[in-house]
Amino acid sequence: MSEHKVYPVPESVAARAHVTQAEYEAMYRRSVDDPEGFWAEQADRFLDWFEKWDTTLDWSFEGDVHVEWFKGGKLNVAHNCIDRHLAEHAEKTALIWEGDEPDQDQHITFRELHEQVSRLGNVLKERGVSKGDRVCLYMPMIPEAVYAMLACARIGAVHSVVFGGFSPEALKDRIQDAEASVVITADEGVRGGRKVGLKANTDKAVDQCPSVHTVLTVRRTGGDIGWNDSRDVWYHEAVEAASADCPAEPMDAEDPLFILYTSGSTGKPKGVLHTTGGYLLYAAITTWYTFDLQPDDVYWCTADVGWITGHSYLVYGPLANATTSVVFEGVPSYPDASRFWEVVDKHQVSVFYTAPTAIRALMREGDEPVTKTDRSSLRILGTVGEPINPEAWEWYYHVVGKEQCPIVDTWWQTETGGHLITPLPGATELKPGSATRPFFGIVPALMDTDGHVVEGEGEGALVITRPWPGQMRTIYGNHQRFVETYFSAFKGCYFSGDGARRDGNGDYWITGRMDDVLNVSGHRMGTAEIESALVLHDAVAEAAVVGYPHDVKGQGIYAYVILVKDAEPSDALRKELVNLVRSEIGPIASPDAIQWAPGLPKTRSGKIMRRILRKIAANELDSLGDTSTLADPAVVDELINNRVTG
Ligand code: 6R9
Repeated sequence: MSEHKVYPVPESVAARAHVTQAEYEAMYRRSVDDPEGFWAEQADRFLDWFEKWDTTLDWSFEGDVHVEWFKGGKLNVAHNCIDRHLAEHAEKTALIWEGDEPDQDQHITFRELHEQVSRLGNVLKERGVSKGDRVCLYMPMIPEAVYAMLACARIGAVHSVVFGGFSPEALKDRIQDAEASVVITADEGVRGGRKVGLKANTDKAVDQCPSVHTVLTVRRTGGDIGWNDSRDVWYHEAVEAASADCPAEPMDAEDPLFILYTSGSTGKPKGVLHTTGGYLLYAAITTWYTFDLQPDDVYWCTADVGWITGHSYLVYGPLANATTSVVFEGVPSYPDASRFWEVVDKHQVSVFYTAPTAIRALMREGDEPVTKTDRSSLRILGTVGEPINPEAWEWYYHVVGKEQCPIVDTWWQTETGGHLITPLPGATELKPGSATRPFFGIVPALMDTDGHVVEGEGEGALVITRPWPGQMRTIYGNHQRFVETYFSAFKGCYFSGDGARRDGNGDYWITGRMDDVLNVSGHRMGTAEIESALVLHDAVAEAAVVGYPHDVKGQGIYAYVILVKDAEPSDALRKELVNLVRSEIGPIASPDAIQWAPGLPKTRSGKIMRRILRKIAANELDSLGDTSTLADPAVVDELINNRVTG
């Protein structure tokens, strides 16, 4: 079975890598035996500080839960990602933008990046944005998205990037929660030849957001858009008129850098808050070691800036290391299934980082779209976002990487800021499907259902027992929810929400979410959010949403819908429900299957037994488990008989 396959570290990779296996072991031991000494050293090595910190670490994972790194230290993220590189690398390419159409691209040097970010910083200041104010970004994958993140960091504003695929309703919720005063967007985004009306969506959202006084719009397509003189400003006009002299604001290491909304198992998305010093250090050091960065790398992370991977591994991590980072506007299938590999050849990409769902989708198109390209520039391959099945791993390794490139399967989360469990190219034997070993300073543990630590080989809830610099500090505006969500399940530990197995060699295998969070094409979604959208429809009395295995998406969305008494099920109603979810959340949350249900399996105390709903959706009918505690066991047979295929 491929699970047992092991790929040793090739001699050639180990010989020039930043760390070998022995070095990893020694450095890991040091990082957990003397975390403060270790991280203080790394903070000096990876970052440029205006003023040294007073206290390296102050923390508690119990009671008054708090985590502070490098308190009192002063630095600026934009200075670290741009200014300090100018002396040696002003003319080096910082960003390569690859447009949706293969004939569109642009190289932006660190000098140009500095000018663009400084001008935009001044525009924001002129519009009244100051330190600590929130700015919302709702943008396509264009260089201005990176400028905007760094411009906020430069002046000490807190950015909140909202993925361009979210609906106006979802955008509105996020702007309101953060009380953003400015939104930066584009007239339209372009993906796979199709246009997305970002400004039109912004207008709909902002009409319900009294906190917003300015909408800055980048002209991307020149398409028709609405205009409101009292709040709309063209990005290019404002930037041209602004000064290019914008000093980087000295920030405390613990000042907020950004908010990023992510889904949990209950309620509305949470504003995950990351701060300045610890986050940047962790993004920088993980990018360096996980991808074994070399000075002439062309590094391409295909994630959108709307997700944490786009923050840490497209913008902050690579730029902090003065690495050339590719920004891709399009999709893997446009104009055809060779696009990724054509772009790799065109820009001579050496490090390539993508999601299992993209690999699986491309694998279905066969080998030819890959093998007709050269790809000899590739050195390291990475994956992120969901467990990678061994078949997809092997295809990525043999066909895409021609058995020349180690694959780093990086496990981490929006909350963790950067990689927690991942192979390092020169140090780790690879096992298809395993995220392998903890990164420096990370102390994972597995817990059984009684809250006891599982020692050695075994399976359990994956927790982290010690603080690390990149971890989130709070949920914006709701510290209590932060404590309850992450620190209440297992006393004194950060609970990730994932389960994992540790094998006899100490390698970790992530088994997936243990809570009601779905992972659809690497996009994280709460079942509760989708259920809330469905019950907004007058015809719907109750809804229960679960995930089920899906060949390409990893998980598909299966919705059980109970109609009100007089409503009739129909295809038209099914369509209305899908549209409702699209408009409340976005197309990524559209249910793949909707089953009309007479009722739901509930315990006598009224709790929905989701375990049973998951089994039915997955068509695993032999393993339904105990149904004797149900209030009405007959409902299960009805659900099985009317199961739909997604
Ligand atoms: C970075 C990111 C986090 C959830 C996480 C887990 C899943 C991410 C994974 C993985 C197995 C990997 N996940 N990477 N599962 N192997 N290499 O994806 O953040 O969007 O917050 O999702 O994604 O379930 O808990 P986020």
